[in-house]
Amino acid sequence: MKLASTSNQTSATTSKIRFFWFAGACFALAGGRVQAFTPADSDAIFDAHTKAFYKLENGQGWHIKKSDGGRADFWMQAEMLEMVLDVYARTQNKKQLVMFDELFRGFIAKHGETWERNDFNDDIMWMVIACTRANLVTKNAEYLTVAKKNFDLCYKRAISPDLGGGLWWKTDNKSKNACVNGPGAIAAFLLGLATKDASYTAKAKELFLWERATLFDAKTGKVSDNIHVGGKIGAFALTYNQGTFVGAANLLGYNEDAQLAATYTMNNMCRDGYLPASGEGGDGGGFNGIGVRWIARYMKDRKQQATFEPWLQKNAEAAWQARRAEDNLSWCAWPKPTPPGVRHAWGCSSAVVILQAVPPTEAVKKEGSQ
Ligand code: 7K2
Repeated sequence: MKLASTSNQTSATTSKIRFFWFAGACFALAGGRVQAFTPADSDAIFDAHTKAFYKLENGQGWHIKKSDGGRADFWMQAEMLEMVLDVYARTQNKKQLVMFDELFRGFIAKHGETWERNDFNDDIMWMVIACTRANLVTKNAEYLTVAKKNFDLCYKRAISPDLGGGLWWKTDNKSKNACVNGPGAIAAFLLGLATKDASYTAKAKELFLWERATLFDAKTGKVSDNIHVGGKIGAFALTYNQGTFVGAANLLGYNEDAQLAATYTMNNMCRDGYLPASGEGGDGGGFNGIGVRWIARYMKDRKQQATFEPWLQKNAEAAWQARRAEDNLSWCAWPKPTPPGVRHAWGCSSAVVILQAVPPTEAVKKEGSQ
């Protein structure tokens, strides 16, 4: 009896598997789109971006602004240096470190070794993150020297006791924004790792705790964009601010805050699970890439795949499926397909980042088993 029932179960399971395999194959053959992306796709979207937007002259590299020319702005340039590091983090291919170095040389040639001429404190912090991340990977001291020098000058001019602490967004000292304090906390934390100087780690904690107390809603997980010098809160949430808050919280061990801010992004900022689309020409084009970079890292570090991976993969799959056939570029408004014509390097960077940061789906999902 016992044997018979066991074998019945086994054969039932086997035929179930056969059925689902068959149903899955039929679904694919019938033209039902199998939503998946593989590491080869993550390579392909980066190659497409490089082909369309990367320029190199005399060992100095840069990203152009859009496919018809120009040069990407300071902070977008910085964040596309981070994009290259995201590719390296996935592939461990030294070619990407060579590209980072070329981009670093191009950046220094254009903006110099110190960036005090730039009034935006947030811009400086983004580039400090890129350079410190690169130092942690390569141990190249030049990246660290530049990162430290610019963090120090920026922190010095931007920190103040007004509004309880935190960094001013710009040198006009009118508001303190999430887009400088989240990145500032991350930059300081990474500098603490790279220099082994605990005063940076202390600054990271101070900036994070200020942002948490001032812009973070501990009931919902929402991160407000800024607080004005008069005390009025700019109470709108953006995915890049959610991301850097999650990133800083994760690095500093505030796991519940990270979980809450990531959950808010997933449940309150998406439509049908898709991250909000933004105009590709402005600052918003790369917001989702930044958001996903830090949320995915938190997910992996704290093993929160069960909660966040299906959502992140849905977005990564949509970003990949939204690419256009002629050159594999994908814009920042998936699941809508990428239109023909001129595209922006920054606007196409979110899709590249997300396909690096999010673990690939299976080659073929068994649709029938869902
Ligand atoms: O208002 C700030 C920020 O709080 C807000 O989240 C975004 C929304 O806009 C600005 S930050 C954008 C600046 C970043 N630094 C370089 C500048 O060219 C850019 O306007 O987009």
